[in-house]
Amino acid sequence: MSKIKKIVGRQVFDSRGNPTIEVEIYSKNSSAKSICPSGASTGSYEAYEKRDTNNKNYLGKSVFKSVEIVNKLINKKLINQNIHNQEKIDNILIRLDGTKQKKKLGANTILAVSMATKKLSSKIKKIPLYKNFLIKKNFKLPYPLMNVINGGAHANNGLQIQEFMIRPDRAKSFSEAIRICYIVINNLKKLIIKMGHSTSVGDEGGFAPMIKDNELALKLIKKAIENSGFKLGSDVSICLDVAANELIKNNKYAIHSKKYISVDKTISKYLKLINRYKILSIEDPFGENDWTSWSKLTSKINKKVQIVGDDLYVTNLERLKVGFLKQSSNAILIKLNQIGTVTETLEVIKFAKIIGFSTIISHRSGESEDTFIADLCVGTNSNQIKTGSLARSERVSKYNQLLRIEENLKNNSKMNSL
Ligand code: 2PG
Ligand code: MG
Repeated sequence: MSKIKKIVGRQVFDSRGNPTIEVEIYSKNSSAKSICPSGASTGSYEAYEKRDTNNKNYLGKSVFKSVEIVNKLINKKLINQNIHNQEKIDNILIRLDGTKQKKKLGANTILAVSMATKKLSSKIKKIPLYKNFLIKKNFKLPYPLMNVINGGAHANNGLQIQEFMIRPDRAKSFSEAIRICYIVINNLKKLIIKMGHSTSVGDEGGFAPMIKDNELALKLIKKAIENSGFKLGSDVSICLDVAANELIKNNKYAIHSKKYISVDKTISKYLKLINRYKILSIEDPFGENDWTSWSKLTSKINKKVQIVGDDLYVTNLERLKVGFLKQSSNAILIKLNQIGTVTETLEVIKFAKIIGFSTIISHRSGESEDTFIADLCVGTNSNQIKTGSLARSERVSKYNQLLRIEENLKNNSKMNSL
């Protein structure tokens, strides 16, 4: 048994330059730290992100109150706890908060403690972090869902759809997966330059050209895949995160243009796009309360196409159970800070596996140098990771960590199956 000796919180900054919390935990001879990420297009059922809304020094975004909670309350409560007993530690934090959405302490405050605990535990056990989650052998590498064009709340270019991604479906290794994405991204860059647009990037590292038409973005990506010598829909597929919560008004959706249209029309447009561009994954095609439209779309698509719940499930077991009963989707996006502890995140992943849903581990649009999710992905046998483009260090750091894990597994490293 190794005991917690001290817990320290501090304010640091995320990739958008906003304050966020880092927690460092000490045992007798060691320490580990973790930083909490932050979303921009958040679901309303997500756990609560605590900020000092009344402190105008950082425009209401500082986290000094959370730092104080860690340094005083949490430090006192967790001192001398067994660092390897993640469940007990998380449950103490959950009870200490006592609210459904972790409004008292803040899910950001709690999560930074929870992740740092897991990291310190593996450090003391002298095992890599990915070996300290659910599975203990037969580790597999995930397919990256790599963001290539940013729109929606992650860019200001007028594209309705938030994320246009590529997935190298036939890659035989993780390094090969990254190479394929690298080639496509560079060909896409050439096409964007040829059109006279800027190749500057959005929050998640994908290009953010000033184009306003979803289909134009899809055409560009299709062309980039073909110019790279890959076959669309088999070598490389296109995947979307619509983030439709941001595009809903009176039960109508403005996904395909600025015009709000009915659910049925939106579904037939989706089906056309799926066909035309061989799209194999769509995340958040409808709003977080619109269970019926989700089920309708899921029942209409070919089983090869992944329908992914992000804002719909918010990594919450109760909501995932509803989605399972209603057959609203066939995959779930996993974000630690939507629920607030490592233990609850693992519970959701375990249940998703039981019901046959794919689990996709995801970054947030506000990220940091922390690579926890790369290890979480491998350690939970999740077959995909969504962590931005091959640009911006806070995104690339996760891919680099997966390359290290691949190397660490040596000849035993295999890709997961889709
Ligand atoms: C999403 C995420 C991550 P945000 O919607 O899936 O890409 O964005 O962190 O802004 O919620
Ligand atoms: Mg999303």
